Amino acid sequence: MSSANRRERFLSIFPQIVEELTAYLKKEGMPKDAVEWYERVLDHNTPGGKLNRGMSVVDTVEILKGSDLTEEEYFKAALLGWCIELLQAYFLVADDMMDQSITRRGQPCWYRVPGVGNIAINDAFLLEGAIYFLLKKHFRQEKYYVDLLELFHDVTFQTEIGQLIDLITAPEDNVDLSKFSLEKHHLIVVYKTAFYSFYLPVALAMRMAGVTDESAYTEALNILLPLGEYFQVQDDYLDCYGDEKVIGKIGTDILDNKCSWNINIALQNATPEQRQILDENYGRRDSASEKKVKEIFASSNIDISGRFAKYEQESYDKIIKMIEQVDEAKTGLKKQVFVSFLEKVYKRAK
Ligand code: DMA
Ligand code: MG
Ligand code: MG
Ligand code: MG
Repeated sequence: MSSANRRERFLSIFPQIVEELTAYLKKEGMPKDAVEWYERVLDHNTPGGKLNRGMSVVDTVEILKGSDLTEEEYFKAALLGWCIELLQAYFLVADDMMDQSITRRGQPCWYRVPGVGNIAINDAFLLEGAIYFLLKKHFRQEKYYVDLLELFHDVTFQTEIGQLIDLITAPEDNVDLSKFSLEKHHLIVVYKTAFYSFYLPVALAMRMAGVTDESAYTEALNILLPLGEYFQVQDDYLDCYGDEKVIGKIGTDILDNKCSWNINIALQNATPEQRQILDENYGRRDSASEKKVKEIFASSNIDISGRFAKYEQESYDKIIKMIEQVDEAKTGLKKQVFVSFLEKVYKRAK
């Protein structure tokens, strides 16, 4: 099936999910405006992205099974995929408020939609609530139900810890670039992104495919965390260098004083003069300062774009090597699971 068709098939499940969730509110006697609000929250925040995380659950179940899924298997795998997309929606609604972002997926961030504002905080919780409603409805009778719950709870906590360190490393009122380091960056990106974006889809699919050997999960984690780190470095790079029309969001990392990959690489290579310009202009919330930082990023001795291209190639080679070492017979895993995920993100522009 072509990738466009795979996407269409995955998307075709979403209306049923909205229907089940809104039916619950109706059954509980909620007023019409509340039902309509929830529907708008779900539609605005859930399906508009790349859907890589969600569709990876389906792809992984298929690869592990080794043959086409039945209609019922497809539905269950896609439902787990949509639960990750709901988790992502929950994180993003909150993340955009905390990062004071403007746009997401080519539309205004949810909190910036007229009439929404701080109600978006509760809307984020409602998106998270949907996950456990759907899991209970569709998976309660499965042996692996508790494993699914545990996975969602564990990665949610890990992501929130990652967001904590992302946020407190970027205080708005006290720019201190000496607090940044690539070690800190590594910790931030693994926690805020890699667990939920890379480990979760594969681990959910493994549970559904009946993998019970715990060492297989450790093996998967050992590859998926580096893959997730690479993905978040791309996100950091694209925050500054991506085309807004393609990535659908306006970058805020320089304004927000974020401990991103770009600034850490710049700090490693800056002359004392360049360092002073960075100290005076990073995290300043004005576009003239942001421009000066971008000029330093582009200067020939720093060359963030060139260093990123090199990093991208090295990461790809490193991850491919790790995948080649997977012992399929011993773990019950398939190399193709990881190759398929890597191919989805390698050299991405969005
Ligand atoms: C996002 O990090 C992490 C989570 C858990 C949403 P980010 O703020 O760099 O993401 P984005 O660039 O999409 O706002
Ligand atoms: Mg953000
Ligand atoms: Mg953020
Ligand atoms: Mg970002």
